[in-house]
Amino acid sequence: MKFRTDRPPTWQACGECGNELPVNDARARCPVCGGLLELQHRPPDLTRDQLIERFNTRQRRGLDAPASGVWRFRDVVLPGAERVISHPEGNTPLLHREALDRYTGLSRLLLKHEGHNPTGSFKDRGMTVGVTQAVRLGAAAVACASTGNTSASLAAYAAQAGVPALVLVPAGNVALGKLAQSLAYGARTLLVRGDFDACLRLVEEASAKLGVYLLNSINPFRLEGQKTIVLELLQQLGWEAPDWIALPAGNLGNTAAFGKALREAHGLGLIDRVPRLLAVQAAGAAPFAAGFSDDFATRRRVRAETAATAIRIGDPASWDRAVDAIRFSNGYVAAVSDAEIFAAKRVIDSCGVGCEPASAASVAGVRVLAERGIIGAGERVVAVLTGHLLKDPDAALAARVAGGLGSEESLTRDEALAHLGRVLAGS
Ligand code: AN7
Repeated sequence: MKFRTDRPPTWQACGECGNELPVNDARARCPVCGGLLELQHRPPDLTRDQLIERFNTRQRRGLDAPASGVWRFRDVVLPGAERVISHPEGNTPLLHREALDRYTGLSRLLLKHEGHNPTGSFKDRGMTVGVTQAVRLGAAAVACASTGNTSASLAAYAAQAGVPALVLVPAGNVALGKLAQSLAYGARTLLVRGDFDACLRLVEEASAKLGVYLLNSINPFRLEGQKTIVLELLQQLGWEAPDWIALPAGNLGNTAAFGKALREAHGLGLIDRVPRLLAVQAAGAAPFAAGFSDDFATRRRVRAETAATAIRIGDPASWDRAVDAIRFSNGYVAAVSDAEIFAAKRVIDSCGVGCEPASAASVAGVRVLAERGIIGAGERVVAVLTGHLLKDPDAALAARVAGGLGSEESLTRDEALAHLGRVLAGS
């Protein structure tokens, strides 16, 4: 591969106008046109096989950062980073459950469970890179708006780095586990009257004014870390690309990161064919699915409403780069109802895997596309579960009760014994 050797290892480029900035420019957007920035790296000076061997060696060896499912891919994530803030994170399992094959009608659906990350969601993969960059820049403080998982992750990594964290979340629409994490890890947590989209506008304005480093997924370093969900699952599959990768979509940072990962993995020869991305939104928060239906003729915004609060987002920030991801991968965007999300969640939970509501959208979307014949029964699909069941304990209990599978009723000792007797007698 040809590259210009006078390049630094990494630089930033505007996705809109192509303007380039050095890696250590802390501004959240392109100063020329306001577009979102992305990172570009000098390609590693290694053959495909040497690169794969390097990833494998780092995985086998070492403590801390080398063992991280993010930093073992550092050559394509942030090659210049020296001191990294790593928990470590990643190394999440690929699971298979027959109940979910039956539910989706596929022969072997694999689940990439990102709920196994240190704070219980995929956000840790982006945050280890984002906070590492914040420390490299000497940031006085870091900030984000969040539907909950980003704030939990930011709070944890900022605490590890010893940098103050400020988070803005929509009051009344953050799941309990996430709020508890933000507070426990010590972030200054503001409950804002307004939705996520309002919080994001506010934090972007405030961070520019106050000089606080912004760590929402418009931050390009976050996306470099999130690419490793795809790289790690490809590594687990021996670099044999699946036919589809399904993921829940809200602000579209992850969809954009997956597209970039696939483009780069293909460019470096790590895979010889590109899996199709399936981005799944909640029907009440589905501007991107609506855009897909007219080939993204216009950028859409909606007032979002869904019980899957993680993806209750109406004006997704990474729209343009997510459009690129869907087009590049010949992908698909679907919308599923809250009823479909919770039905999928009940099956995921009851086979002992478990996830938060938004995560179940990926499986719900796979089921819908398989039913419509868009995904063939024999195709190989990996569905990403983005967050842990315990993130949203209220939703987990509500889903059981709604499914007639249990209740929160309390029993006396005698009632409990009688109940056990009936259960053992098989009635
Ligand atoms: C479990 O934490 O936006 O499409 O502020 O928590 O990249 O936004 C969370 C998003 C999917 C959607 N699944 O990813 C936040 C936030 C879970 C999530 C998404 C989120 P994006």
